[in-house]
Amino acid sequence: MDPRQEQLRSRLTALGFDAVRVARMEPVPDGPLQDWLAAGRHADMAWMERTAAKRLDPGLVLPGARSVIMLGVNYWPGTLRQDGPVWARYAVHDDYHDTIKPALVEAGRAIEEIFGVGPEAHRWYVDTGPVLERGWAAKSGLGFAGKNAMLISPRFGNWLFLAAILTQVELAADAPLRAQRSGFADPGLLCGKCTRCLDACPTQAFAAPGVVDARRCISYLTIEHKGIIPRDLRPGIGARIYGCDVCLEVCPWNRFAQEGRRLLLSARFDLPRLALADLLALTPETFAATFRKTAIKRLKLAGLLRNACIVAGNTGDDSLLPALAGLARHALPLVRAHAVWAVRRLAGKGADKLLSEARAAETDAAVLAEYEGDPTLTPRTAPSSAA
Ligand code: B12
Repeated sequence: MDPRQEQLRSRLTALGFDAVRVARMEPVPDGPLQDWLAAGRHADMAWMERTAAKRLDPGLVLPGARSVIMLGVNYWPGTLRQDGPVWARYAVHDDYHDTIKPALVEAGRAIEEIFGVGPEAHRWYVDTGPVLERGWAAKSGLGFAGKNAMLISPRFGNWLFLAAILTQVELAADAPLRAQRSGFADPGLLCGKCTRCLDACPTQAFAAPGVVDARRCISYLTIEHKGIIPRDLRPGIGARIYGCDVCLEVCPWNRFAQEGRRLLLSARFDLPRLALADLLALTPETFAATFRKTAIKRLKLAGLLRNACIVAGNTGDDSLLPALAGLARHALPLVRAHAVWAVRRLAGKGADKLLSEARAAETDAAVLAEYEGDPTLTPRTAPSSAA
C-alpha cells in the first residue's frame, strides 16, 4: 500500500478517531433510501427529502470524489447509572458535532500535506452532511448494517459516532466485512437469527429488519419531532427523556464494547443525576445554563418539558402532581398538552380538581383534546408497516 495512506491512517488515529477505513466511491444502490422516503418513514424530517439527490450521488457533494474515508469515534461510557430519567448515551456529552469538528479540520490539513492537494480536494462531515454514513461505513468494513439499522462494529459494538471525509484522492479501499461483500443492502446478515432489537423496541418502530419508521421511533419523537407526541406512543417512551438506546443496548455485539480514549469527547455524566422534579422545574435560565454546549439545547426548553411530562406520566409517582398541574398553565400549548395528559394519567378521577383552573382558562384546541382523550391508552401492539 502507498506509504502515504499508512501515514494518513496514523495521523487520523492520533487525532482521536478510533476506527479509520476507506471505501472506494461508487454509485449508491438504488432503492433503500428512496423506498424509505416514499413510505414516509422520515416523518417530518423534510430535509431528508431535500438532500436525497446528494445522498445518492456523492459526486454532487464533491465533484470528482474518488474515495470516502470513514471514521468512527467510540463513545461507550462504561457503566452509567440512570435511576431516574434515562438519556441516550450519546447525549451525555458536549455536542459531538462540536467536539469532533476540530479533528476533522486537522484531518483535512493532513490530507493536504500528505498528498499535496488543496482544500478543494476534500469535504468532511459528521452527521449533518448529505452522506449515507452507515452505508459507506459498511462498505469500508468499519462494521456491518445490523437489524437495528445501526452500523455495528465487531470491535466497538453499537457505540460509534461516524464521520466521513469525501476526497478526490484515490486511496486503496479496505474490504467490507466478509458476510457483506456480496452487497451492503442486506441488513442483518451478521446478526444471524437474533431479533433482540426488533423485539425489544418499546414502540414497535421497525417496519422490517434494518428499517426504522421514524414516526414510531422514540429517538425521533423525543429529539427531532417538534410537536405533540401521539398519545398511544407516550407509554412506550417510559423513562426516556431524550433519545433511546434500547435497540442498541440489547445487541449481543456490545460484548466487545470497551471504554476508549475519549479524545474527542467531553463527558456530561452529571446529566443522569438530574431528578425528574428538577427537569419539570427548569426555567429558560436554568435550561440554558444546564444544557449549554450539549446537543440537548437544540430541543429547547419546551421540548424538554414536553418529554419530562411524558416521563412523569409514566412514573406512577404522584408527588410530581403539583409540578405537573403548574405546567398545565404554562405559556406554551405544547407543554400544557403533555402536562394535562400526565396529570390525568397519574391522578385518575382526582385530575378534574387539580386541573379545574387550567381547564377554565384553556382556549387551545390541541390542549382541550387532551382533557377529552383517554390518558391510559396503551401502545398499539401490531408493528407498523403503514406507508
Ligand atoms: C436521519 C437520522 C436518524 C433518524 C432516522 C434513523 C434511521 N434509521 O434512518 C432518527 C431520528 C430516528 C435517528 C435515530 C438515531 N440515530 Co441517527 N441519524 C440519522 C442520519 C442523519 C441519516 C440516516 C439516514 O440516512 N437514514 C435513511 C436510511 C434509509 O438510511 P440508513 O439506515 O443509514 O442506511 C441505508 C443506506 O445506507 C442504504 N444503502 C444500502 N446499500 C448501500 C451501499 C452504499 C455504498 C451506500 C452509501 C448506502 C447504501 O441502505 C441502507 C438501509 O436502508 C444519520 C447521519 C448520516 N448523515 O448518515 C444519523 C446516524 C445514523 N444516527 C446515529 C445515532 C447514534 C442514532 C441513535 C442511536 C440516537 C439515539 N440514541 O437516540 C438513533 C438510532 C435509531 C436507529 N436504530 O436507527 C448515528 C449512528 C452511528 C452508528 N454506529 O450506526 C449516525 C450515523 C450519526 C453519526 N454521525 O454518528 N437518526
